[in-house]
Amino acid sequence: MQGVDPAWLPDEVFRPIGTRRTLVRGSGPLVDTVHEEVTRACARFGGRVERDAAPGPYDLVLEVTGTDGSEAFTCERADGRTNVTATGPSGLLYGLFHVVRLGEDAFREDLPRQTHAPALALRMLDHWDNVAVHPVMGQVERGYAGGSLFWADGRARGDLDRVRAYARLLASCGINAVAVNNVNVHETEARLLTDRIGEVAALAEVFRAYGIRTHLSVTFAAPLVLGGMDTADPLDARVRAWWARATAEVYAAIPDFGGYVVKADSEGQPGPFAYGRTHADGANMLAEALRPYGGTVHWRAFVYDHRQDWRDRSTDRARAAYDHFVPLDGEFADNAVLQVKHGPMDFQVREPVSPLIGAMPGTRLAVEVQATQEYTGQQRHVCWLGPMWSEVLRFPVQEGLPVGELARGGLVAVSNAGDDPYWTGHPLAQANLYTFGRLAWRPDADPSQILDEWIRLTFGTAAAAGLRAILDGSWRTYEKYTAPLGVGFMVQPGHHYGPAVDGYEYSPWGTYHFADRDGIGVDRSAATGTGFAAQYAKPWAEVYESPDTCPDELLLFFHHVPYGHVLHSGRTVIQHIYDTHFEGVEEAEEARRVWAGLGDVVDAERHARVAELFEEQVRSAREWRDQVNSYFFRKSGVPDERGRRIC
Ligand code: GCV
Repeated sequence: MQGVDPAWLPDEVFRPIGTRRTLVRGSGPLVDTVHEEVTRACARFGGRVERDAAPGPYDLVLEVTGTDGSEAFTCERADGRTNVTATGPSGLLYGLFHVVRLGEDAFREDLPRQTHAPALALRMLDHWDNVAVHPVMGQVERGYAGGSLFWADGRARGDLDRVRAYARLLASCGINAVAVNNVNVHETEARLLTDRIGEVAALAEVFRAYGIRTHLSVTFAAPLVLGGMDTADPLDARVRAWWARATAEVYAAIPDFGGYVVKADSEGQPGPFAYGRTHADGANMLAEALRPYGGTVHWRAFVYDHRQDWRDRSTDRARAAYDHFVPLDGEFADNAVLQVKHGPMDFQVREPVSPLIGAMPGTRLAVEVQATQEYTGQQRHVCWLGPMWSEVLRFPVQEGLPVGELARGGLVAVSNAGDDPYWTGHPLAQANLYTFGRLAWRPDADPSQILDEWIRLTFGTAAAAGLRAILDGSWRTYEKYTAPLGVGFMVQPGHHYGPAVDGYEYSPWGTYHFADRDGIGVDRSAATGTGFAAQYAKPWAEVYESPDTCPDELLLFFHHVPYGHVLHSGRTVIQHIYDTHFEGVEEAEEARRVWAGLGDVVDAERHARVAELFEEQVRSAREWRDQVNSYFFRKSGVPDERGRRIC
C-alpha cells in the first residue's frame, strides 16, 4: 500500500520466494491468500507460481491436505525443493510466513525438517478504540499511534485497505484474534452489538482472509441500554433470552465471530454486582448465548475499588482480583475465559506476576499484557517490552508451571497500533507488536532472537548492531529513570505521561508509595502488611514475605523499608534511587547517540522521526531523574555518595 510503512514485511523479504518457482495446492480462502501473496512476490521479482498443478520442477511447494482447524505446519527439504505442508489452511498461511522469515535459508539443502505449532490457541489483540471520539480518552483510549485503524468520523472506515495490510502484518507474526473496540463501552459503541453489527462484519471479512477472528467488547448493561429492558440481571430469563437473540443476530452477520470481551464492575463499567450476582453468573450468561456458535466470552478480572480512601491502609488494590475471583474457581463455563492482567496492579514497568494466574485450576485463564505503552513511555520513548513479557511468561508462578503454560485461555495484548503512517507512532514500537505475536506463538521463545528477527526483516542487516544496542536494554533503561524498585506509578494523573511522584498519592485509585522522611514502599507482607504476599503459592509467598529474600527489583512493591536499607546489590535504597536515575538518563542519551549514527543506513524519514522522538525521550528522562532524585533527597536528607547535583 502506498504511503504505509510495510513494517516487518517490506517487499524485499519476499525476494527469495519471488524469484523462484512455487506450487500452491489446496482450496479455500486462506489458500487463496497464500496464492495471492506468492503471486505478488513473483510479479515483483520475476518468479512463477502455479495453483493446483501436478508436481513438477518447483523450488517451493505449499500444500494444505485438509480443512481442519489446525494451525500447525511442517517445513522440510526433499528432492531439491522446500515443502511446506499443513492439514489446515491457517497452518499453510503460517507456513508461508515461516518461509518468509527464513529467507534464503528456507532453500538450503541442509534445512532441517521441522514441525511448528502454536503453544497457545488464542493469540489476541484488544483494541481500546472508540467509534465516536471520547471527550477525555479520544479516539483510542491510551492510544499513542494516531487515530483508530477501524473507526473514523463516528463510523467504520469505508476504505479497508489499511485494515487489510494490518491483518497481514498480524497474521505474519501469528496473531489470530482481534477485538475491535474499547472495553470501556460507551453509548455509540454499545450499538455495534445490534444495529451496527454490519460495520463489525465488514472488518471481520477483512480479518478472515488472514485467519483472524473478530471479537467485540460489549457492555453488561446492553439489555438496558439497547433492549429497553428494566434489568440486566444475569439470572433473569428475559435477560438471557435477550442475549441469546442478540447473539444469534451477531452470528448471522459474522458466522466465525470469536466472542465477547467484557469489563464488568470495573472502573465504573456496569456488572453483575448491581443485581447481587457473581462474576461467574455474569460470564456464564454470555457463555450460554455464545455456546451454540462456538464463541467465547473473555471476562476481565480487572475488578478493584477505584474509590478507595487513601488513608485506609488495609485496602490493597493488588489483592483485589484474587479476592474476587478465586472463590469462584470451577464455576465458570468452559467457553468463558477469565482474562487477567499479568501483574496485580496495572501494566507498570515492574510488577510481580499476578498470583491469580495458576490459582484457579478449574477456570480457563488468559493473560493480558499491554503493548500500548501507557506506563512505559507512550511510544515517545523506546521501550522494547520483549524481556518483560518473556520474564512473565517463563515465571513458574504455580507448582513450577510457567505463566505461558497456565494461560490456557490464550495471550492477549492491548494493541499499540493506529492510523499513524508507521503504525505504532514510534517506528521502533513495532518491535513490541511483532514480539507479542511471536511470544504468543511460543511463550518460551528467546526474546532476543525475536528482536533480531524483527530487526532483520524490518531494516535488513546494515543497521542491526545499532538497533540491537538501542532496543535490547531499553525496558531496563526506562525502569531506571522512572519509579524505583517496583513501587510503580509516580506518573502525571489522568494521561499518565511524565513524572509526578505524588501524582496518585492522595487519590482514590489505590496506587500509593507511602514515602515519608524515613522510608518508602508498601508493606504487603502477611506478618505486618496487607497480606498480599500470602496470595502466592510456595515458594513465592515466603520469598516475597521478607525483605531479606524479596528480589531487589520488587522490594518496594512488597515492603516499606528505610532509605538506608541495604539491597542484595550492596547499595542502599536511597543510593540505588540516585544511581539508577543518573544511569537511566545516560543510557537514553547513549541510545540517542547510536541512533544518530544510523543516518546512512535507515531511510531519511524514519530516521528523522525517531531522532525527534529521542529528543523528547532524553528530555523526559532528565525530568524524571531530577524530580525523583530531588523528591527523595528532600524527603530523606541523605546526600548522594557521589556528590552529583541534586537540588
Ligand atoms: C480501558 C487502566 C487504564 C484505562 C483502562 C483500564 C483497563 O486503568 O488507565 O484506560 O481502560 O486500565 O484495563 O480497563
